[in-house]
Amino acid sequence: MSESIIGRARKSGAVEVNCHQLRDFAFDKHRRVDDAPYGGGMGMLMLAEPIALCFEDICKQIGKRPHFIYMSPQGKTLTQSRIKELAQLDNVCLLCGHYEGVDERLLEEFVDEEISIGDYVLTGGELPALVLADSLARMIPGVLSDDECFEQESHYNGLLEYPQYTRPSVWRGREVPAVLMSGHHKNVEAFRREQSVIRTAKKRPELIEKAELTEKERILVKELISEE
Ligand code: 4H3
Repeated sequence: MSESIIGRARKSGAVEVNCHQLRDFAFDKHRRVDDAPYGGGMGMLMLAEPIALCFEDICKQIGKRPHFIYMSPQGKTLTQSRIKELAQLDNVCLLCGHYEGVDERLLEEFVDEEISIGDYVLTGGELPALVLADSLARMIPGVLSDDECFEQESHYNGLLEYPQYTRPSVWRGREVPAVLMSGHHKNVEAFRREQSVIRTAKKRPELIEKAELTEKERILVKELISEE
């Protein structure tokens, strides 16, 4: 979170990121934040109270209660549209589970929402939290410069991004599509839109059903599907 685009955004004050050490809120002499599960079984669970004390401390520091998200494989899968909604909030607090998880009562008492970054299990919630924080930060005004602007990116309009080319115009015998060299703005735009539709239909057919398409584009998609 200190490098590149997010690092720059933090230095400029566009976003603020703070990490909180749960061990600072442990209360025994070993500063334990985990214990064995009631009912037996493998592994350790995170104690409810250090997390509660940490969250309450955060609330006190910022003067309000942030939206509290637990990064968990049991959560709803993160999407660009959920990111857009979350980016409207002033504060979010991300809980990173470790070991076998967290005492259920903490989740009931404090957590607003569980979010997953995909159907697989990691050793901790830190990487999912970084994924969420990164995708959230780039939606905040002032984080991306004009030429990093996100309006055309994959998933922003429910479609995948069109193919892109830079110099040289011929690389190992492969030419850049002629329309992109034509300087004809309207044609370039039409080419890119069509490419977006075509590659979404081919690469991610499950996305194309939900996308907003014109009548012509629907017909194009139908043709692509019947070709296969
Ligand atoms: C989130 C968290 C995957 C995701 C996670 C995901 C470890 C949560 C432990 C940690 C629990 C296992 N794995 N898909 N792992 O977003 O504390 O459930």
